[in-house]
Amino acid sequence: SSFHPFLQALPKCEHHMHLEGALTPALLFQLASRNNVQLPSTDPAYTSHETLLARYSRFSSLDDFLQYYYFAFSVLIHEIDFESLAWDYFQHASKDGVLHAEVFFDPQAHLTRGVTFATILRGFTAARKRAEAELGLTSELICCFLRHLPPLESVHTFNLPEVQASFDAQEIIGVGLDSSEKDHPPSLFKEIYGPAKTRGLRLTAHAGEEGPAQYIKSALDDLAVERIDHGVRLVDDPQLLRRVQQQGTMLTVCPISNVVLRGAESVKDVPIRKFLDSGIKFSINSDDPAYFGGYILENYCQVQAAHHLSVQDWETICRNAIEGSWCPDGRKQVML
Ligand code: ES4
Ligand code: ZN
Repeated sequence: SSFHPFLQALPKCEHHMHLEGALTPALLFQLASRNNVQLPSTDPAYTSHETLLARYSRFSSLDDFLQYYYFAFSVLIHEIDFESLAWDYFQHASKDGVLHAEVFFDPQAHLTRGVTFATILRGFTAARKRAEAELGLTSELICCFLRHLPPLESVHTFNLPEVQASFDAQEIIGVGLDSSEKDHPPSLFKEIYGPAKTRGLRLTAHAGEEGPAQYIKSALDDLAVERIDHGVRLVDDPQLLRRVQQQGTMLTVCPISNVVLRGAESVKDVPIRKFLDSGIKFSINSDDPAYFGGYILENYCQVQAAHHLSVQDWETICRNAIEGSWCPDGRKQVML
């Protein structure tokens, strides 16, 4: 549309994308072949990258998506695979006008397959360095814990010497909580967030995506998070909405993700206008761009088409995203 050049040029920060969610069907087939990984013959979706992409447009829920998402991890084996994946994302992000990206990854789902933490971290770190040098795109890594696993497994992963060393080296800026939300409240993960806060890590958690507004409250009260990933169920609790506004907690909203995973019927039903009118700070993000059919700019475009925002609204969104980033003040000044 006519808004495309304006939206493209906006100085963007992305705060909610899973690097593994940048694994396109094309790259999946390429890595499967390179690494001699057998794709399941029992699911016709894996016939070709085209049929897989078609299956991705028909997710019925978060859990339906997660099944494909975790299966795809099996092709990520060597450092170069992780580097290729992240580099592919950074190139897309830069084309979309992203200046700074804070990206998630799920170490537990790789460690259980025998891939070492060092392999993952070296690959991602190489891509981050290249993105800064060649694209001027700065980034930070956020280590996510999987809420569908027993919390003690997350505590174990958090305490691994190589994980702790990556925090010390400031190769990882903070922790997040993701995966299947229903019946896995934030309160179960206090044993990670307490120590994480003590050692100066930044804190965020997925909450209020498929789970209730109560989980947003639990993430704030029990985990002391600074940001809420998704948070769209906040509209169900007016009192909590006022609290989030007063505290200035930022939500990392993912409009296309919400529609594809059936949390919202359309982008029109994602409460963008309500958040703007209520003074809630939020950024707009892609979540798992290779699975949901759009990188960050497509999310901006669909929000514009559905909500008809003003230039001033967009300036507010982008300013809040810059100010809510976990980068040095000097970097924020350059972006503002
Ligand atoms: C995710 Cl959309 C979403 N929700 C929860 N966990 C996730 N991991 C990757 N994408
Ligand atoms: Zn997410």
